Amino acid sequence: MTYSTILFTIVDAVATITLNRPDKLNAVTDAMHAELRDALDRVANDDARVLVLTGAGRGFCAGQDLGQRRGGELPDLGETLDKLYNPLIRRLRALEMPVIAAVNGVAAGAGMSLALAADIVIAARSASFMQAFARIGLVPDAGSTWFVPRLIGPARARGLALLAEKITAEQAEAWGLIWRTVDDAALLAEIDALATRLAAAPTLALARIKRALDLAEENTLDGQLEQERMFQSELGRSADYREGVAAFLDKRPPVFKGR
Ligand code: T3D
Repeated sequence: MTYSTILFTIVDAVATITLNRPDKLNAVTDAMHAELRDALDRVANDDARVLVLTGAGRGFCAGQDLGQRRGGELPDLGETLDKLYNPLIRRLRALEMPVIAAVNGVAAGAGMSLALAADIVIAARSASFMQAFARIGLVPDAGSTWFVPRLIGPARARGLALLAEKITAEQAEAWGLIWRTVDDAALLAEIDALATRLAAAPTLALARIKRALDLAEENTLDGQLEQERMFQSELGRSADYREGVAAFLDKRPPVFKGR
């Protein structure tokens, strides 16, 4: 598939998807959804071990392209969520590798949800986050009503969703919405270093860590103890665990294969 709304590369096990409609702050169109589906197929089936999601130009993603929603016969938005956004968010969460969102600029509406679906969110200091939905008469979607209260608590989640005000990257970091904020000029280098590090990490273990933390949102302590037992049993038989232990005992850096 030829891409016109995203850029996609896999280099040294680091997959990078760059949303690429900079003149519209990378607002998401149906075409972009199709290209994202295709790229995520390639991420899952190729030798990638980490995914970086970022935006071209001065925005990360301004959410749904509202140009596709003006007048005429409007689609059932429940259906667009069902067919487009919800599968995208589920896919990112279920990806068996770490997903980094490199938030280079404003992340609004479903663009903010997209960023929060990542495992690690690093934002440029000039970036911002906005639950824009209420401004146009919608409820936060693409997972925002799930992610935001869990990350920053109900009081702040309600304020953000009901007032639909922009917050700075620094505020987002202070509230625990994201991992960290870095100077704009440092974002690329920071993301490169982190992605390189994660691409050499024990990928299978990282995949199970992601899953365990997701399951913990719903599980009882007993259920979660059992889940940890099952994952540990699997990982205890992995090549990377053997390598991790051997490297520790040999006092050398481990060489993980991701299996
Ligand atoms: O519909 C469904 O399927 C349901 C799912 C919905 C999910 C959603 O995401 S709903 C929420 C949609 N997003 C928004 O409501 C955000 C709209 N954008 C904004 O509020 C502002 O653009 C920002 C606060 C994000 C940034 O403001 P600012 O002042 O930095 O930039 P700007 O001048 O507003 O935008 C720059 C350009 O991008 C501009 O185009 P132009 O006039 O230069 O040709 C603007 O129209 C365009 N743009 C920004 N956001 C969108 C967009 N074009 C289409 N759709 C957008 N969402």
